[in-house]
Amino acid sequence: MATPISDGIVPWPGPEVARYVAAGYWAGQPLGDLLRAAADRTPEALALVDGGLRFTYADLLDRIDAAAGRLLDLGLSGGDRIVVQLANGWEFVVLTGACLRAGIVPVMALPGHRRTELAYLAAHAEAAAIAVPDRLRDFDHQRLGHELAEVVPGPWTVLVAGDDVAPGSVDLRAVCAPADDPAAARARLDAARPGSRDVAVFLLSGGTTGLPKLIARTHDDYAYNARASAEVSGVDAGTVYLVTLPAGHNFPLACPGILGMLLAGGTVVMLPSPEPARAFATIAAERVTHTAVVPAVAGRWLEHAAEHGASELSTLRVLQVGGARLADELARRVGPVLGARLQQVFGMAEGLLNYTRLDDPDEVVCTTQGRPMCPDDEVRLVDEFDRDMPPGEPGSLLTRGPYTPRGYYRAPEQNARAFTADGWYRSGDICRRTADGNLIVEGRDKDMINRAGEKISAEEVENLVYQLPGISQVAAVAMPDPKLGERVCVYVVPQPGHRVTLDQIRAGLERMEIARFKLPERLVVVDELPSTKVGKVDKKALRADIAAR
Ligand code: OOB
Repeated sequence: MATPISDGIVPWPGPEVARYVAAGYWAGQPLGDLLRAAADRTPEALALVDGGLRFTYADLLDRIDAAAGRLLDLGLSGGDRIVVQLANGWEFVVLTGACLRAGIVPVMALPGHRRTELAYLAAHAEAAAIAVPDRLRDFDHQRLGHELAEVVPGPWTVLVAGDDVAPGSVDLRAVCAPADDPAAARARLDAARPGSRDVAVFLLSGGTTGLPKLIARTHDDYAYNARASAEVSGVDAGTVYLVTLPAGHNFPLACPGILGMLLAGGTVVMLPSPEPARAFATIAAERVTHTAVVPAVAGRWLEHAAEHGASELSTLRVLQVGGARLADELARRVGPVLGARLQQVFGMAEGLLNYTRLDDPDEVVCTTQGRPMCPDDEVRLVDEFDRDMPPGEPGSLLTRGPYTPRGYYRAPEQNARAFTADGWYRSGDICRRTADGNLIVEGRDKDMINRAGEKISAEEVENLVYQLPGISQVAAVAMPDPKLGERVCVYVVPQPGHRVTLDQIRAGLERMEIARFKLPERLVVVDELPSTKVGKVDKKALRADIAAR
C-alpha cells in the first residue's frame, strides 16, 4: 500500500495559514472547481487548440469530468499519484484537469526523462499509474512504462497517448473522450472533490542533489500562483497563450501558463516544440497574444525574425522569458525585433515568482529579473552565515511566502539543507536588489548546471560518471555557451593506466538510461582536481578554467 501524501508533507505553520487565508491568497477552492467555474462562465469560448483540434470550455470540461470518472473506474482514487510524461498536446491538458477534479496527483515528469528518472519518481511517489506517449523521437515510452511496474508498491496502470496502444495498456485518448452522460459525470466529480489544502500537483525541483526532489503544491497555493501570475502578465478572456516549453514545467503550467489561462477564460494553444518557423506560423494562425520561452529560445526567435521578418507575430503582445538569465543585449532586442513587450520571469518550481511588470520602464524590463509577485512574498539576500547583506550588495536569496512550500516531499535530509530552521527556502541564486526593488540574478551558489532552462544537478552527473570504469575523480561544472547558456562539462582524473574519452563517457551514461540533456558535452582530462581550503573540489576554479578555455 502506498503511504498517504500527508505523511511526507511539510505544512505551512498555522499563523501563516491564517494570514494567507485572511489576505485572500488561499481562496479555499480546489483547482478542479475553479476550472469548472470558468467553463460555466463562458461555455462557448475557445479553451484549447492542438493542431486541428479545438475544444470550447464546455467541451474541455466535459472531457475532463469524463476522464476523471474513468480514472476512478480504473481503480485510481483521490490522493493516488500518477506520473505524467506526455508531449505537449491536448491529452496533457485533459488528463491534468481530470486529476485536479478527482484529487489524483500528477507527478510532472519531462518528455526527456528515461528509466533512471522515471523509476525514481514512480518509486518515491509510490505512484499507481503513468501516462506516456506510445513513442516519441524513436523512444518506446510505452514499453518502459510497463517495465516500471516492478518499482512501485501496488497495482500499476499504463495510460498511453498515441495510435499504438498495446494490449495491457489503457488508451488515454479513449479515457479522455467526451462523457456519455455529462451531467452524471459532473455530479460524480463534484462529490469526489479534494480539499483546497490538499496536494494538487508534484513539480520537480531543479535539483542540486543526486536525484530530483518532489515539490508538493496545494490547490490553494497553486491556484494563487496561476491567478496572480495571470494578473501581472495582463491575461484576460481575450488572451491566446502558446505553450511550447514542456508543459509539465511550472513556467508553462502555471506562470500563468495553462492553468492561468483556463482560470481567466483565455485560450491555450499547444505545440510540441519552440522551433521558430512552426511557432511563428502558429502564432499567426491562432492570433497568439502571449507566450513563454527560455532565453535560448528567445535567441533563436530573434535570429529567425532577423532573417525572415516578424510579420507573423503581429498579434503577439507579451513575450515572457525566464528559466535562466536573459542577457541584457538580447532583452533589448525583443521589443524592436519581435514587436512584443518583454516580461522577464525569475521563478522556481519551489514557489517564488518574480516578474517585471508590463508598465515598468524599459530599463527595468531589460536589465532586471523583476520583483516578487505577491506583497507577502518574503525575500532576503544573505551571506554565508545567513546574515542580511547591506542594501545593493549581492547575496544568496532566501524566500518564504504563500505559494512557497516549507519543504520537499519525503526528504527530511535535503530539507535540513535546502530550508532554514524557520522555513526559508534557500534558492541558491545570488541576487542583487536595485534601489527600486527589482532583483538581478548575478550567479548562483548551488551546484547546478542550467542548460537552456533544464536544470542538471552536478552531483547527479558525478555519481553516474563514477560508476564508469577507469575514473579516479570527476567534477561536473557549467561551461558557458552562447546558444544554450550553459552545457555540462566534466573534469576527469583517470585511474592510472586508463584512457578516458568523451564518447566513452557519453555511451556509458546512455547505457544507464538517463535523460539525454544530462550527457556531458565536454571532457577535460586532468592530473588532479583543484581543492578548497576545507578539502572540497574547488568548483569555482574549475568554472573559471572552463570559461577561460
Ligand atoms: C524555473 O523553475 P525551475 O524550478 O526549473 O528552476 C529555478 C531556477 C532558479 O532558482 C534560478 O536558478 C533559475 O532557475 N532561474 C533563473 C531565471 N528563472 C529561473 N535564473 C536567472 N534568470 C531568470 N529569469 O526556471 C521557472 C519557474 C517558473 C517560472 C519561470 C522559471
